[in-house]
Amino acid sequence: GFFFMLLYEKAGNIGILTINRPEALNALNSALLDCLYEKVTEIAHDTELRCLIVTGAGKAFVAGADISEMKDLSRPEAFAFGMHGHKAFCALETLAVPVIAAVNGYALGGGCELAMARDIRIATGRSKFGQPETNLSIIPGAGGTQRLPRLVGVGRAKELIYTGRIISAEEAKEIGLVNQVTGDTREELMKAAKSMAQKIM
Ligand code: DAK
Repeated sequence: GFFFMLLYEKAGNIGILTINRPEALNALNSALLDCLYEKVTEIAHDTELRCLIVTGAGKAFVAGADISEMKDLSRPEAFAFGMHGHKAFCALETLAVPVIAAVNGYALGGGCELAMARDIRIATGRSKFGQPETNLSIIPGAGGTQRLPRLVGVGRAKELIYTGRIISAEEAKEIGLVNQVTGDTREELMKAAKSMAQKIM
């Protein structure tokens, strides 16, 4: 498979899963989504694991679904692509251990949806969130229309989805999309995520 697109390490009972496609800002293509599904399914059998942290390699968390793969899809192909996303995200959402998204930069479109399928979101001060799909004449296709209103309320979710407005980590925290905002470095982010994982355990 394409396991190089995911990195996995363990720090004691904490698992750290890194989306590793930094040259495309970790954009989610179907191979990466399948890989994520397989890895999460494998992790689910690890009885030592108590908490999982999901983050992105490089400067972005995930800049969305892979636009280059999506742009030429027929309707049935688009449906199939959407299912790759749902399968992977639902596997993460139903994992028995708490999952923390450590958002290290852009979390847009499918990236914001990925973060919302986690239990808790921690972000660096420089991170940006948004559902910019309408700019591409599509709607959030991997759970955003359902998970965003649960976190921020229907009115705010509709505003963000209709306008495609990108928001700062601070604003994301104000509206309940993010639990905690850290300093700007990956070190500060991972320290905060691990410290929360430790408290949970
Ligand atoms: N897909 C593919 N490649 C991407 C990408 C993406 N989403 N985002 C970035 N990249 C690539 C860029 O093309 C560039 O590649 P090279 O040109 O170097 O080859 C590289 O990553 C670095 O990006 P930039 O040069 O653009 O970096 P900047 O820092 O200048 O800009 C940015 C960062 C995040 C503002 C910009 O990259 C950007 O606007 N990215 C696209 C954001 C976006 O629109 N994301 C998609 C949202 S739509 C559905 C299923 C799923 C979905 C919807 C429906 N169904 C089946 C119904 C989900 C949809 C979405 O996620």
